[in-house]
Parts: sequence; C-alpha cells; structure tokens
Amino acid sequence: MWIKFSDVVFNKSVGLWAEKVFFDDKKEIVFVGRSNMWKSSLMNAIFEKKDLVKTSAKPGKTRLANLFIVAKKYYLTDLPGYGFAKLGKEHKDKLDWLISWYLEERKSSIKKVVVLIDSKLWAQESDLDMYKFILSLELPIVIVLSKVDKLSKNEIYKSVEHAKESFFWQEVIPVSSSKNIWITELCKSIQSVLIK
Ligand SMILES: Nc1nc2c(ncn2[C@@H]2O[C@H](COP(=O)(O)OP(=O)(O)O)[C@@H](O)[C@H]2O)c(=O)[nH]1
Ligand SMILES: [Mg+2]
Repeated sequence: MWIKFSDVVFNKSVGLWAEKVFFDDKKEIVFVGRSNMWKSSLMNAIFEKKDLVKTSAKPGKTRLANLFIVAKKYYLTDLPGYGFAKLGKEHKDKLDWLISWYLEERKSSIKKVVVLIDSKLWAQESDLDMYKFILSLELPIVIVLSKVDKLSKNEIYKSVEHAKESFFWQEVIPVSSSKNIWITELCKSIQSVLIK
C-alpha cells in the first residue's frame, strides 16, 4: 500500500523551547540541511504541491519547525537550515539549538531523518557535525543529494560514491525536482519506515 503524500495539511509551527506545544505520538520524518539546499522545494515535490511549504531565495528565512500531517497519520517536518553563518552567531546558534532540541524532543517518534547535501559541494563541516549529532541520537538517516539537475550521469555517480564514503555507507539518494524517478525512490524510503 502506498502512502498518499499529496493528502497533506499544514499543522503548526514550533519555536525553540515550545513547552506548551502538544505533540502526539504520530510517526515523524524530519528534513534537515543547510540553508538553500532546496529542502522546502523537495517537500513540495513529495507533496505534489506548488507552494504549501514556504520556499525562499533568501537563505535563513525559516526559523521554526514547520509540521505537516500526511494521510492524517504522519508528521513530515521542515526544520530550519543549520550552520548559516551570515545570520550572525547569535541567530545561527539559536537555529542550531532549535534543531538539536527538536530532534531530541521528538526522538521516539522520528523514524527517519532526511539530510540534504549539496551534490556539487559535497559534505561540509556543518553537514558532518549534524550527521554525527543525528547518529548520537541513534536515528535512522537517509542522505539526499540535492541539486543534481545540472550534473552528468557520471558526476551523479561520483557524488553518490563520495557521499557513501563520507557518511559511512548510509542510504544515499540523489534527487532532482524535475526527475520524478528519484523523488519516488525517496518516497519509498520514507514510507518503508512509516508503514511497519
Ligand atoms: N533552479 C532551481 N531552483 C530551485 C529548485 N528548487 C528550489 N529552487 C530555488 O532555490 C531557492 C531555495 O529553495 P528552498 O526550497 O526554499 O531551499 P531551503 O532553504 O533548503 O528550504 C528558492 O528560490 C527556490 O525557488 C530547483 O529544482 N531548480
Ligand atoms: Mg526551507
């Protein structure tokens, strides 16, 4: 059976230390990555929506965790971009705090963390830091190589191989919003941990 990812509604936004937020025990998938990794756009592609998830050309705009409910049963959550130095140290720290707090808070419900990496720049230090943090929480990970649109087949292959080495042979999926085939792969990966 397929999860209908297009059956989706926005649920709520959550800020740092949102003590009054009510979390139920819905299974959850979270999306993380540095700013401008086309993360929110990827979520729109999964949802088959144009602009349900807010996208922005200006990095560092999402400052909250945005929760969406799919098929009335699952949370898919867009987290702010991490490690964005241009925001100034204080903002950057706050966002990174939000991400680490959120992942810890929801640890028992999160079934997979989707980590977006730039397929051309490969893994940055902040990506590896986030990766280690997610591993320390023992959460399952899928590495998504973003922005493969302009790469040749061979370059995509190299990027995937490199990511597998950098991330110790985790699951790696290249994506491109224009190439639906990979989005389908990612949906399969997500739904395999939700339907259990
Ligand atoms: N050329 C191109 N631009 C894209 C694509 N996906 C997103 N963008 C643009 O890249 C910018 C950042 O995208 P967004 O999804 O908000 O990135 P996020 O910060 O990782 O959530 C926006 O201006 C998007 O319109 C794509 O597939 N191709
Ligand atoms: Mg975004």
